[in-house]
Amino acid sequence: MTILTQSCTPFDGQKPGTSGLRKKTRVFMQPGYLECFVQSIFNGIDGVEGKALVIGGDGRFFNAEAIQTILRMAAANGAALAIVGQGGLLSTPAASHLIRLRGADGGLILSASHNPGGVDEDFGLKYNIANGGPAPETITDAIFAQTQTIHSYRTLDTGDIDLDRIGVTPLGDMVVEVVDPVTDYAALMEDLFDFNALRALFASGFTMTFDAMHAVTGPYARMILEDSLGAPAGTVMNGVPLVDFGKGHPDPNPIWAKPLVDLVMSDDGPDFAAASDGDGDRNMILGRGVYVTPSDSLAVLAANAHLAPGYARGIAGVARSMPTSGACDRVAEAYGVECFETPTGWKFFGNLLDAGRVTLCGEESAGTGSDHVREKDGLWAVLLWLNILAVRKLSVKDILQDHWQTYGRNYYSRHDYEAVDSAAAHALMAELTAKLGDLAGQSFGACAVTSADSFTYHDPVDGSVSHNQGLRINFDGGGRAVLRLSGTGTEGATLRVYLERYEAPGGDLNIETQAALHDIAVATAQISGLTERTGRSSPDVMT
Ligand code: VG1
Ligand code: CO
Repeated sequence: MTILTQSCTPFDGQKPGTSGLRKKTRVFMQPGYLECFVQSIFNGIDGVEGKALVIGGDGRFFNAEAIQTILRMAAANGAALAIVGQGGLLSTPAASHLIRLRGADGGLILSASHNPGGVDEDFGLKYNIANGGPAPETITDAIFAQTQTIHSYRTLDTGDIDLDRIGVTPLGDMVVEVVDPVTDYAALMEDLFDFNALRALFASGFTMTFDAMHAVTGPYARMILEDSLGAPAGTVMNGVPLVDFGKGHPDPNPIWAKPLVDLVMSDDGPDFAAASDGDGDRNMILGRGVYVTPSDSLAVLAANAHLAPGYARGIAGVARSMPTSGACDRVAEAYGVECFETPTGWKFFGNLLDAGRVTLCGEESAGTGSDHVREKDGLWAVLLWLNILAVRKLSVKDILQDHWQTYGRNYYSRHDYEAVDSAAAHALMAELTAKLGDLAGQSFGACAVTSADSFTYHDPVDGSVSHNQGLRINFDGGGRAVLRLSGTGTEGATLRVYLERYEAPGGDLNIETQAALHDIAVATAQISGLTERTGRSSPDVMT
């Protein structure tokens, strides 16, 4: 087996976005494309010589082939150990856990998350650091710099190795250890939650449906919910991971998981329902007749986490991404703990978690997690909800009503305008940025602007500063609109418009969400000129 040094020329646009590099699968499949990016990762982290890496992905099309390429390159670059999930599968939170558990130096996670999979769909790759979390901007910037000057990569002159068989295989001077992707993760969940109480819950006739959306959480959910907790077979739907996710969008929101939502809204639906995304880090929570917005879910979890054994000591603090609603802020205030507002993307939570400043984190995009790993974690959120339901013995609907009556309700919705002409989307943002300073004091329909700015984050732990993290417009009475461009799309631009309005505990807590936000939506459209700019009269997706 010989080490080969292959020459290559840099590819344009290998800039990691909100969560790694995401491109059309065919782009990744071009000769040398994946290799250049992987070598740039290795170069950007000062090499992998003697290091241990965790490698796995969400099982989408090209996952298996890409892992073989990465393994050969890791071996040729002198890595000592590669820990790989059987069949090349690892959910993002399970990969994060394995990095921490095994004391690995980092990991490569192959996923385009909630984006569809297939030869004509999307693929992605990201690097996680030794704390188990996504590489921070300093590292992704270094990786990007490497992609622009790369001229060669190293690989091994050897064939594929069998990733279906658990065990240890040498690859050049590196050891490849194939592990069961679920076992360690399931053990961590059992540490955090009262599995006996959950078994009793299911034994009492409590019903649940979990939609794995043909993506990576299928095997995890089956083992934990059905095998370990005794939920009836069939509790997990779409539980077999498919390379094209059954041609769906593995995105757990009311649009893409509509069959599940319809089921839970029907009279004979289950007591509880949930779904996760392609790589298993997102969650959608539903109860009979009710959809819990991710922002509300974070707030409810923060208020009730102490009911689960892993959080019985209480929470140190909470963090949410800036566009996430302020619902959790009110819980933090009531509990007298710190609350942080970070830019979009899990990488910004890492420092706060490492420093012990926060226990729970969340994003409006169906991401919730805690200090148990350094990624958001879909099944973890589901199990924490189950633990809370088991202790409180209330329905999801009643828990939500009780929460709003205590803390008030942050009506919230995100409107996405997808595959918008990129130039038009950037022009909209530039124009709005230019007029932010003049907005305060002006009224648009029923809404008066009190302040507006472009969000800059000052990391309280390492002092780093991140600019241009979204445009905020605050309205009289506590309403808010946020506009930003997605950093995970692969086609044109996706404009995200986040709308929020607060209603105090004594107020009207049961208005239909879009109706509650109507005035703010109209004002935001007027301020930003989004209808003219995007040529769209309504959003593609509303969550
Ligand atoms: C989106 C979400 C963001 C999330 C990111 C990665 O990013 O808005 O909250 O962290 O996806 O999630 P963007 O830049 O498209 O808005 V995942 O599950 O795709 O890893
Ligand atoms: Co994801």
